[in-house]
Amino acid sequence: GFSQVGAESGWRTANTDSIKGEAAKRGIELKFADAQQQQENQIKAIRAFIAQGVDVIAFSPKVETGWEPVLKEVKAAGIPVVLTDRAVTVSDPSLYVTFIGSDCVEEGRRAGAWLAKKTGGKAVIAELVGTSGSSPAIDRKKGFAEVLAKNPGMKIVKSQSGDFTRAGGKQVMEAFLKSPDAKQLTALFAHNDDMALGAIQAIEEAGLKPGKDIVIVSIDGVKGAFEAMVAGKLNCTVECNPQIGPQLFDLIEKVAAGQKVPERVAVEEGVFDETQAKAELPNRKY
Ligand code: GYE
Repeated sequence: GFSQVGAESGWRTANTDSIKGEAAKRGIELKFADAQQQQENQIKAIRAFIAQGVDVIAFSPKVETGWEPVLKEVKAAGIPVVLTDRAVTVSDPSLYVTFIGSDCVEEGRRAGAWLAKKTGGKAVIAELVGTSGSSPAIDRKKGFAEVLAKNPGMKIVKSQSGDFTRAGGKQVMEAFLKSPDAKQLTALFAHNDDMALGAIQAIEEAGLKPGKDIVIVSIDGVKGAFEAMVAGKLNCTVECNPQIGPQLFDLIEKVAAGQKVPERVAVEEGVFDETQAKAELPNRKY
């Protein structure tokens, strides 16, 4: 049984394709439930998986907290849990076997380091935060803030959640640009590409040049981000690899066979800026 967060971004769609594709390839019967960005739906799906007696439950938790009760039910049913992509906070670490996903603190650091280099350590920044309470939003903010702490010339003056969606990014950026002090903004840090792509539209509609008047760095590395870089509208994307199906099912098969697995499995990723975008675009798989 796999409970997916939703279909909020290009990253998520690629992640779902990778998981479904890998299950089919291995001949594994996958019960896939899309929670449409609602934690309650994920909890319901997990309870349904228990009732159906699945061998392993995997899920990408929308937010970090609120999982303890349902995870206790899963444990009582003797079903192992594999977390993927997003992390949870629980007081009892035996409530899941392993977690496979990106190091989102490191992604935030990489975005900050790139921006510090690009701007010579001087930037007045607007931040588009991911889904409130989700581990990638918490971690990316944290990693980025570490870089700001070392660069007194860089500061965040606006910060709000755009819920990891294009529409959310556009709407929040529009509001930022309408505020009386909008003129001071020189940079945008978006926690994912979809929000950056929405913000690019808002910036253009406000009569400004995205990528020039406002330097933009985001995270994920989806094709649309590379196209925006080639068009000169986005400056950098930090890769977050959604294609974790093969690594996820390697783990699931081991867990189902009762083998020992590491508690944390990381995903390898890079950073790509406007100077590499054209050459890299044909290689992008998501
Ligand atoms: O960056 C974003 C998606 O959890 C790492 O969720 C994932 C994030 C990804 O909506 O685009």
